[in-house]
Amino acid sequence: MIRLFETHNIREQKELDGMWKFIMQGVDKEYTMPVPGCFEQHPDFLKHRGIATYSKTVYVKYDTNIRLEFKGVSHTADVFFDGEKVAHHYNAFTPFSAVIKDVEKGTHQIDVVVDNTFSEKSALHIPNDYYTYGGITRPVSMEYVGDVYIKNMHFTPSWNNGKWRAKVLVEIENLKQVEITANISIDIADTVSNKEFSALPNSVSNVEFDMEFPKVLAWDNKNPNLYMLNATLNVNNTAVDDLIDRVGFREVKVDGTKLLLNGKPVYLKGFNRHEDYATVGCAVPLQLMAGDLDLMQDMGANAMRTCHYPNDERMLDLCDERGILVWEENHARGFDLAKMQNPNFERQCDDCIREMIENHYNHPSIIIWGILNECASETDDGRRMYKAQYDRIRSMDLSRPCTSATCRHFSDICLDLEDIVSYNIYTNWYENDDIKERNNKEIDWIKSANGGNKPIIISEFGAAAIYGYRSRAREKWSEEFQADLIKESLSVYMNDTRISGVFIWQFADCRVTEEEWFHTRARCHNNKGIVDEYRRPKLAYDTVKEMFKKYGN
Ligand code: ADA
Repeated sequence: MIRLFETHNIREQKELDGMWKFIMQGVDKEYTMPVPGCFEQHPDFLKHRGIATYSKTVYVKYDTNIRLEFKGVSHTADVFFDGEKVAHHYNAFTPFSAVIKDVEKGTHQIDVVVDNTFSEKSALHIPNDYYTYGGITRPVSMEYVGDVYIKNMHFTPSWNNGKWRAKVLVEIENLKQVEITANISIDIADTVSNKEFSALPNSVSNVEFDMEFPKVLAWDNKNPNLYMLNATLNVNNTAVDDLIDRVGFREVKVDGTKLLLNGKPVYLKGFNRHEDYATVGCAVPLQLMAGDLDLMQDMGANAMRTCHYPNDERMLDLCDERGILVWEENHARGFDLAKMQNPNFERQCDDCIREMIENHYNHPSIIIWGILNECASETDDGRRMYKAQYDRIRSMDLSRPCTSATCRHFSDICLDLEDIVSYNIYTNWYENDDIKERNNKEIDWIKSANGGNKPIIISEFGAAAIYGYRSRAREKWSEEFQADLIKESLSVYMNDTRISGVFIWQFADCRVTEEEWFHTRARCHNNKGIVDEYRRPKLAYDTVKEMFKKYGN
């Protein structure tokens, strides 16, 4: 399943999920591997870093153009069609596609060379406090597209003088050397609009609609009203292509220290969630994604942070349906300046931001774009890169506030660049202090460092507990200690009117790389989950449930 709804009625789409042929460089054996999937789930590759080739033959029903879409390959992909290279992509967490023109009817072969090794070529996937898996880890599809087709569509709602309006921007690509006269028809919430346009040869055309919707119901975390948005492309009065998405009418704004959803202050009670599950790695199937949200909502959460990378779009679809408010961020965790100065870093970050926004723009659940978790925001060159990334986001989307989770306490020089100030704070885990006093010091400093008069979010706090380790001494690493710290922290943070939201670190235990992290991560896991990697609840589960229900709207 690619999305939680059909994205085409006219365009033919075939999902390529299933068993693919698999060979691993240096291993003299042929396997079949599930797609989506991580090759680490196979006993021969439990912690393997290498270069593998996935292969599949497909039958193309007509002489046509085909479009291959990969929702995620970890972490570098080179795609070949009948032996010809048609795509290269870096980063496990953003989609990419390839259009292959003039394909003959018949059987063809797709080969995907997948690389999950660490090297200087990979500035974002490095040994880290989460695991970089290997594989075609998200869904793959093959589509038949005509000489002109709909490449993308962005929906921007706004509330104007007591009514909802929306701009719809449709991107159409002409694959032919000749100009094509065409018509785009938009249908949403019983409102239809049409526009003629001319698709210039070998080019992408943009057609924009500005429409009014006097009767629609707003989307918010309590009433997540969704509408299907259908775009149909007509040539010579024949429907030749279409694209369907699902959208919501909502506005998110910052007003002084308040985060507003549809004009009303909203308090975020959230979790940080890695895409990681004990038996399937990062290739988390829909049923386990839904299960994670069931548990988060059972604990009273209304928000989720996609730490530290763009998420599988089916998770965002689930958040749209459930009214879960999402902070989605680009792929970055804990890069000091030296790592940020890797020659590939800036381009790889920019590609990730662009692909994240291009593909996830229409999700009403995404209310915040984040960048560069705990990177070198205390340095001048770091600031240059932070600014460039905020500029990139704002060049693509002015409808959402931006932020970055910092740990450069009392030294950050980038607070003026963001719309929301967010910080990760582990009082009484990494450093012992009075939680309330330490937080007051943090906020007092923020106000002195150009972070004043902005909403404040505590993007991470928490403690580790080994599942099943119970101790009447309630010492660190016990479930009791974790529950105590969560309770004390939430009673401070959720009672501080200067704070607009909290994200607990973290929802579930996740695997980390053995390289560089084994010594501070028992079991080679980050054990700060409120549930373990099998989603078995720790004592803190009921503490979170009690506290989230007690405080916050
Ligand atoms: C940082 C980081 C998280 C995780 C956390 C921890 O805040 O953003 O990814 O590593 O620390 O568990 O220490």
